[in-house]
Amino acid sequence: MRKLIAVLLITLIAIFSASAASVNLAINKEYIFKDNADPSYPDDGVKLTDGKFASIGYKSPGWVGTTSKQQVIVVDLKDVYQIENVASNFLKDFEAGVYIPNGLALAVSEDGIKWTFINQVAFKYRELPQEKMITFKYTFEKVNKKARYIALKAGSSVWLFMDEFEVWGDSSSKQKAPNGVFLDEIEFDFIDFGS
Ligand SMILES: [Ca+2]
Repeated sequence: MRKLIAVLLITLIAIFSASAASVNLAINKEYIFKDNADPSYPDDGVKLTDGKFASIGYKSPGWVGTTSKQQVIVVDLKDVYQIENVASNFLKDFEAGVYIPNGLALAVSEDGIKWTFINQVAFKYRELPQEKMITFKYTFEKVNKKARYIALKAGSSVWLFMDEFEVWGDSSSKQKAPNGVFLDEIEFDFIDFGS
């Protein structure tokens, strides 16, 4: 009997933990770039949120490549969720002039108009991986904000290649969003990235 209760308890704990588990809320969601992708490394509108990582090397078709010095990407989750972590994945292909961003900044919004700055990070070259060819994933942790729109700013010196934008949170925290804007109505200059 005691064993049975123990098994039941473990099962209950497992069910509870599973229901509160963090999932990638950005999967299959729409997003927009401030500056268009280069035609040679185009965005098909799903590359960043298809849950698939590209192969290492600039020729892999899963990458979106841009030469924007201050790129901004905004994902629309359609509803408001409690956001936990936000991760973005980049390529370094040194010989091809594709470098890890020199800095990242994160802001979130419930309506796409009023923005809350979350955090920013500047990377010193020496702190970054020194391999010539590598992928680099950065995660903003403990965002702990309710949001529908997630905006990431990435500073770049030459080429910026990105293949995934992940927004992690509990899907059961979903709430109907206030009237929001369409992604192509986003005023990028009004997003508060801290500096
Ligand atoms: Ca992808």
